[in-house]
Amino acid sequence: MVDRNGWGRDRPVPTGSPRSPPDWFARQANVTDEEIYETFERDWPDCWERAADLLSWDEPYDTVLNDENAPFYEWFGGGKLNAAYNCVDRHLEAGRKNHVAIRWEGKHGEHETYTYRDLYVEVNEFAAALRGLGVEEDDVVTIYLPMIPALPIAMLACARIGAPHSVVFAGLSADALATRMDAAESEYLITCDGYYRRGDAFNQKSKADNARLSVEQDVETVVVDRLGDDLPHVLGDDERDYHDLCREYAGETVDPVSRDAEDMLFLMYTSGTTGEPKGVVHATGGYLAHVAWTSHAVLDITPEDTYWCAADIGWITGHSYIVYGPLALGTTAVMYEGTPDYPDRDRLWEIVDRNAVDVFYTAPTAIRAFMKWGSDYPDRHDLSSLRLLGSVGEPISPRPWNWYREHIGRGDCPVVDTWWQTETGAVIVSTLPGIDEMKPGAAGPGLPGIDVAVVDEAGDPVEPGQAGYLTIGRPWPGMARTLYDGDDRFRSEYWDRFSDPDRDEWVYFSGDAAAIDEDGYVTVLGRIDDVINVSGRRLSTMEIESAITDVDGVAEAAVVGRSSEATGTEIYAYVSTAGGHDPDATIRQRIVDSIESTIGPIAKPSEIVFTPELPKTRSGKIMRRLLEDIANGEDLGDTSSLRNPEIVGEIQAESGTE
Ligand code: 6R9
Repeated sequence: MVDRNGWGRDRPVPTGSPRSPPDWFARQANVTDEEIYETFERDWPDCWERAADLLSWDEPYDTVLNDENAPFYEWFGGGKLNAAYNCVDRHLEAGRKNHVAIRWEGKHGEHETYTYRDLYVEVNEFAAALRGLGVEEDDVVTIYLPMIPALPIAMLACARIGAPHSVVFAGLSADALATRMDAAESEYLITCDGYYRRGDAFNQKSKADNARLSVEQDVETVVVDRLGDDLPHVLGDDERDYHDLCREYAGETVDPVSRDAEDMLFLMYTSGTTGEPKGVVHATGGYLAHVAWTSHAVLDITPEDTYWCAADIGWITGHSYIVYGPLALGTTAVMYEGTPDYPDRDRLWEIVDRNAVDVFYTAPTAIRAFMKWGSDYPDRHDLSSLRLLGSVGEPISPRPWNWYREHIGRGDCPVVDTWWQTETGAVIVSTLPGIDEMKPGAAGPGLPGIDVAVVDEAGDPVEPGQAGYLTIGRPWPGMARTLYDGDDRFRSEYWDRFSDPDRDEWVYFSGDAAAIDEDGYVTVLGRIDDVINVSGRRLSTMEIESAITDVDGVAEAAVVGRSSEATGTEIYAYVSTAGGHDPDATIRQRIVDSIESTIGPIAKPSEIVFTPELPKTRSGKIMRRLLEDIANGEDLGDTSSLRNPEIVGEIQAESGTE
């Protein structure tokens, strides 16, 4: 393999000793039928009706899958439904109006509880308000909110009136927001005055204001007052206060708009291989069916559970597994505004304890932090309510996997390691917790009906244990339908590499490297493209590089990932200054400022190494792969083919990795 991360080198795939699901779990699991893999194989694609059956349809679909226009697949064609109806109204009709839908835990220890009826009232009022503002079916509404209840309410209000939402993670910068609003030509924005970061009031509205100044279109804006007197703000003529609006529309209801299964439910921007973020388009029927099904089959959620996914709704994990999946099943979802270590490092376990959480889903980066902080924090609390633990966002190696199971899951809860992506919409690779053996360090096999393969450059399956490219060989309901930026980019990003259109063979390429064992268990090794995964968040190296080269005095920049115990990968930036000048005292700070303002603080490098020149090939290409090896302290091999081999020693000395 020729990827930059060197996964082609022979290295053993690190898996720990397998563990069977405990009997007590298997007896009560949602999916206990061991034949399910064969059944799904035999009945494919009709097997996916099982997922669609978890939803309420206004009109039944005619066909499960239409593959005539591959790779633009259609699922459940002819069917009509509304996602907000599925996540809210139908639970009222089922007599569960006073069942808790969302338990919100605020940063400062505040709690709010929303029953399904409360959610119904608020979603309707805000849907009516959006209509009042002029939002029509298919208008893209941008939502730029932190983890406050208005966020899922606004998403569901959009879904109710058939207006696709585009949620932008609240920690992203004004520029990032503007790029996304521009790309989606979005004329509506829902944001807030600010939010608390650790103890401090942080101004979100000024970022939103700056973004609005730089987009061409007029933007109708709704502002949620989160901070009250802690951050007084004044509203402009085209801005409305969220709570005032809801009061104005108090008691109003809006009929859920019956959407075609293939109509867009939402857009989600994610980092791609170029500097331009990709607008991933998700359709209503297939997406909702797939997230509901995997919430049921993988996360084992029942309506009676209290379930907590400690992700941010601003990313796909929160869309699928805080909002749409769990609410479609009518469960109680915990939503947490804060961080795991504020006010103390036992905050999450205090919340699990007080809410008697049954199922807990988080990211390896958090698990590695818990491990570092030590087991005293979870030990202070009663975690016996937990039945299942989940992991998502990055590879989890056996050590943190075992620690998680041991110290959070009392050595007894099954752990599901779920591999999926913004583009896949829902989980693709995982064990089924009531049936499958778990192998720490391997996510698991493709779910029933999902055809994952690890292939070589030519697209042929690799031998067990060998590294290759992680691909998906058949369509699945939750898959992205296209990119908002265009069908061509959708084909070139995901399909061109391994498909053979002449033979009508379509293979989706994930951008990840992986290995697969004799039992079909996949160990994901990491990204092979220009995307780095820091604490489970996808960042584009090109986007960071361009923020750095925007800085006066910078000549060139190369950004690479360095393995990190804490965050999976950390960002190393190699920078050469213009005219070979010594970097002055301010340049480091100006680089950090530029990255924070164009992308956000999450993209800040942990190390900026100044070098007179970057290592280049004879044709003048920056050797990022070599820089990555330097950052990781790897053996560099022969560097004599470089145009400037003498620079290598200097960079190593600067990086402290000689
Ligand atoms: C859901 C989500 C997708 C990328 C993906 C991969 C990495 C996600 C993983 C995992 C190993 C897992 N990834 N889950 N790697 N094991 N269980 O995270 O979506 O933000 O689009 O990121 O995350 O590299 O390609 P997204």
